[in-house]
Amino acid sequence: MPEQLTLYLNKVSPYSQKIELALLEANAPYKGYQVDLFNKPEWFASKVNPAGKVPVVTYGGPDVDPDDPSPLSAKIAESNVILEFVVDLYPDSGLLPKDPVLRANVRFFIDATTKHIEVPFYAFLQGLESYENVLKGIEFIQGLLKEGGYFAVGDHYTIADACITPHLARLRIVTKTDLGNFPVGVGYKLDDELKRPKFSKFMKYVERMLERPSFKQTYDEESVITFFKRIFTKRMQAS
Ligand SMILES: N[C@@H](CCC(=O)N[C@@H](CS)C(=O)NCC(=O)O)C(=O)O
Repeated sequence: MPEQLTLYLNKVSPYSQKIELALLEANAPYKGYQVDLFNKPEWFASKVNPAGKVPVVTYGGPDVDPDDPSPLSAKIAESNVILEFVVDLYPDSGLLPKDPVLRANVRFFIDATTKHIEVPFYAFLQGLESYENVLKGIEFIQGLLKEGGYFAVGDHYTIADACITPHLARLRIVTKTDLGNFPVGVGYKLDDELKRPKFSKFMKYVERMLERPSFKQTYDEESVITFFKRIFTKRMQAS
């Protein structure tokens, strides 16, 4: 029997979805517990994650109810650390290749996702970064994708794909709905840019990842849109 694994998550959180994707792709049994980010349970910070953020997993210890976490389980936070943890638990899942060069490529892709997608894209959503810098980040990521390749790295779904896919889904929302604290219309402008032939390799990769059953099983678009509408309340007028 494997040790118990509980994932504390929120459906709108891209970082949480990374872990759900990796667990599903590894066929790993786990319990999921939704944390209300606007009204966190009082035990969450004291017993699970002092940073108060999702995702976090508890591993091992007694098989308790998620809302009564045991002090005897290990608590592991930070999505990219948890992705590696899932790989360590399921080394034969293919989530990290055996070949050392491909393993390095996967880790480089994850690092690039943080620097070139997560940082500029979420700053852009808050009106703190230009859409040009989002496109620069996408260009960097596109440069890592192999011509004719299916996955981010090698010929198998890896934690590199799990890491970037939730952000690709949120990027699609922004380009289709124009939701965000950037000037009105800039989300659609990003959409126009991404339709140019220059970005076709990246966009085909996006399409493949968003078609995957593990993605569809873990994604609730309506909830993400509702969340975006709730947090992006003030809009600047296009200059
Ligand atoms: N660097 C962290 C980011 C996690 C994060 O920012 N989680 C957000 C949800 S997307 C959260 O829990 N926010 C609640 C809060 O900060 O109070 C990771 O990769 O896990």
